[in-house]
Amino acid sequence: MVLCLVLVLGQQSLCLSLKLGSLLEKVADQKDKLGVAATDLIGAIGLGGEDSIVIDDIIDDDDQLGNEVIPEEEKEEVSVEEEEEDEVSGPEVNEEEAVEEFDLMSRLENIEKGLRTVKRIGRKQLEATKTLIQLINETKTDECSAQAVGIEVSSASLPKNCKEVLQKGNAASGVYTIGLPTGLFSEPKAIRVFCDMETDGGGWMVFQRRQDGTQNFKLGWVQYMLGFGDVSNEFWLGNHALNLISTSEVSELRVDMRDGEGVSKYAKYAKFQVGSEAEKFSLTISGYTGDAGDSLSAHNGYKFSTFDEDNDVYSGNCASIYKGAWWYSKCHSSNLNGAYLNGAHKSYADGVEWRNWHGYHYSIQFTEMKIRPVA
Ligand SMILES: [Ca+2]
Repeated sequence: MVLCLVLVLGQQSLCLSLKLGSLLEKVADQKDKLGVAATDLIGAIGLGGEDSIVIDDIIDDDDQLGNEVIPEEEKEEVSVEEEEEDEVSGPEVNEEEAVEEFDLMSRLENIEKGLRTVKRIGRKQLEATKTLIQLINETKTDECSAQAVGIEVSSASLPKNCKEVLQKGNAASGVYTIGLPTGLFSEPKAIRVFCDMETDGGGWMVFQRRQDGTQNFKLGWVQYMLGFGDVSNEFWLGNHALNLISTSEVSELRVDMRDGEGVSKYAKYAKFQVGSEAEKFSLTISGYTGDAGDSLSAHNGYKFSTFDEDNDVYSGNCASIYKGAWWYSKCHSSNLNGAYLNGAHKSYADGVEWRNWHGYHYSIQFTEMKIRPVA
């Protein structure tokens, strides 16, 4: 799992580097071409009549590449030259002066052409700047950079669930970033989730996993509300997230389990929804299919309870007695957040239990609970 996470991050980082590299190449290319155009233009203004062709060349180049900023000094130089020419054109004109005047007039025309080119170049410069800004923004909001760790992005462009991640062509199970629907948070929030892309058509977002007992599940209301653990190992995603996701789209639930003998069973429910915190994250569930037996429908309509918040309908505290956190009624027919007792145990019903498969004295070694939009 850790290796998988590292690979995902590596790919994102590489993707971002490639994008930035491409952008920098375009900027450098633009800069080189601008430099050439500027040199040509300055040369044309300084050299006189025959160089008007060069200006045309610049215009052509300009159409292809872009633009140039003419330094202010150049423009000033032009106007000084004009003034000097006026002074030279006096009333006493000899043949030599006439030739010189013709030459100056010719240069003046060229300067006018040059100034027109400067205007055109200015417009091109503006367009090129806009293009660069657009490129930078595209790089910033690109999907791959959105997945890079540590970069704050709007979740608006992120997939809403693992099914969308799968539909975008990500066929490998692993950790992905999705955008949580708004509701709890004032702005959409990006979260990292584990997507199961292999089981039963894939596109499942895993929200609970037990597999080795390394994570303590005997935790309180706030921890279960916000979530805890490592999505690549053992964890509970959090009741707030479950509420937001399961109420934004009609979702189905799948519970995958494997015991110590390597036997796998599953239970699937056509409808699964978790209420809001005000509703004590109550469970709505129906439509069982599978081969593990139905040990969850009996919990339909009941509130979530933890050892420090007793919302069950039993006189005692089910969460404390059975060492878990669940939608207890007068306690339970399943207890997947119970103590990790790793197989057969003498104590009653306080392990990771699924009554219709292994009864109340067997703690199941591997469990995963996962949801997927029905539509
Ligand atoms: Ca009680």
